[in-house]
Amino acid sequence: MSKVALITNITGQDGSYLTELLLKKGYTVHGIILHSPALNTESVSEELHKNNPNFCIHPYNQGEISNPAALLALIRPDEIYHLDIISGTAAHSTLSGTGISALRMLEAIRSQGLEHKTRYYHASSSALCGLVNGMSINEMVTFNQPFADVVAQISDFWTAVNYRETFGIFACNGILFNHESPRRSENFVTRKITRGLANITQGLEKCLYLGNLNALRDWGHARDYVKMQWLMLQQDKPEDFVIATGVQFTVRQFVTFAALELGIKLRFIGKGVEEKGVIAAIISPVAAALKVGDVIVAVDPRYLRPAEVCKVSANPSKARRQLGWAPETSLQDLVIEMVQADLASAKKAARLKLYG
Ligand code: GDR
Repeated sequence: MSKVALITNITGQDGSYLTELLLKKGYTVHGIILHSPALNTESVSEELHKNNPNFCIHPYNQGEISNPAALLALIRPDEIYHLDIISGTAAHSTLSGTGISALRMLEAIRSQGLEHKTRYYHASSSALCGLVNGMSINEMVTFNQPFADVVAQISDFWTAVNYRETFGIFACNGILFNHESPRRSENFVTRKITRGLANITQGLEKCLYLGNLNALRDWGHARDYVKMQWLMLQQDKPEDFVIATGVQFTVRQFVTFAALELGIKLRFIGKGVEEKGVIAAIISPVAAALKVGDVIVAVDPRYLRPAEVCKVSANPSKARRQLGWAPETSLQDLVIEMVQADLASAKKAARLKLYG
């Protein structure tokens, strides 16, 4: 009998990679679309697997979302991957009841008598931590972030811990640092950069406007991180883990790697935050659309974050030690994959623009 998994928010970046991983491992995968069609910009899983008999997608259904018990009774999952986070709107979606809070899901496990069958993974993020410049984050971190948009996430984290300790449910939290891919939404800086620069080479845009180029982030590939999510549920006992590469790069370095892959030679002029305006100009043209001296990266103060903490490192050594997990994709390879995907789209868009 194949194992059955339920993934919430299956149409997001992580949901789609996790679906691929689990189907490859022979699971039957059920996915819940959490948000109304208007918010569903990515539906990779749906597209890729719609003819697979081991894949079943449950369309957006407010009733099912407010009460997942009936679905659990029907499919009796071995594993639940609760990826109910839309970055930046988690508090709104969870607290207002448009998503499935951890409490609802864990209660549904209990009400269906699945405490000893169903293992539960909850996607938390480093955004929960009370970040202070210079600190290194491991599983012992304290969550004292007062911002409204992480309050619900903190509550979900502790609910998982509570159900694990009180009811013996196999519940784990993954504390994830930034993880990216060609499927990342365009409002995050990595995708904004790869898409923006690719568009520039094809004459679709003139300049990429960014915020703080000196901000440091620990970026991994989402495909590697979902492997870790699966591994967490295969252990003998449930625990929480930090998922990160342990290596940081600046936004400026990310821009440089992407430019390199596109064959753009950049000359950085300003320092970043201090120098609003012109930051990087082309020093050698790579496409007819570009001229030497064109400014293609500039800082726009609208994208600066007033209270940003940008020098926090991750310590994923517990995942390495206990689970033998290590990210397989370097930042450079991640950038290449993202750039190539965006370049293909940009070329297609440019052809359409030219020939209609
Ligand atoms: P982050 O991701 O806030 O770390 O949250 P994001 O990609 O938005 O920002 C990363 C860094 O880039 C700097 N930056 C810009 N960011 C954006 N979005 N747009 C810009 O133009 C720009 N210019 C510079 C930012 O200031 C920041 O330092 C992600 C999300 O997935 C969260 O949900 C999750 O909790 C954390 O990662 C871990």
